[in-house]
Amino acid sequence: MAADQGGNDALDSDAGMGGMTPNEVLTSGENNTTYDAGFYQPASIGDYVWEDTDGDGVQDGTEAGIGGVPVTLTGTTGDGQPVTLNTTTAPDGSYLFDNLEPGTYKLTFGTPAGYTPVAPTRAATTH
Ligand SMILES: [Ca+2]
Ligand SMILES: [Ca+2]
Ligand SMILES: [Ca+2]
Repeated sequence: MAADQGGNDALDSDAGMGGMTPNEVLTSGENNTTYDAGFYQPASIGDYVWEDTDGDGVQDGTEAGIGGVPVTLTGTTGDGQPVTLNTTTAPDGSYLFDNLEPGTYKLTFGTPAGYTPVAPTRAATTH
């Protein structure tokens, strides 16, 4: 969570890492209503790479996952921080990027040797 975003102290979050704000000096009679704290719930995106044996673009019950496929997540958090994460699919074809900040992300799947991709890469947005 980033502090002091957006240029309006009445609306921004002021709590940084550890939930702490910097010191603020209050004078006699002062009423400071600019100290706020924004929170989000972690987001995740996944989840599966498989062999589409009939090439219809749909996971059918008889079609098995493909392990060891590289998957890259790139994008930006809601406060504009760039993100690049890499993983590979588990032996059952599953993968997961979790504990993500809200933002806009794209997934890029490596193509296993000897295969051709069925579905294009999509952009995904979490809010
Ligand atoms: Ca502020
Ligand atoms: Ca504020
Ligand atoms: Ca299929």
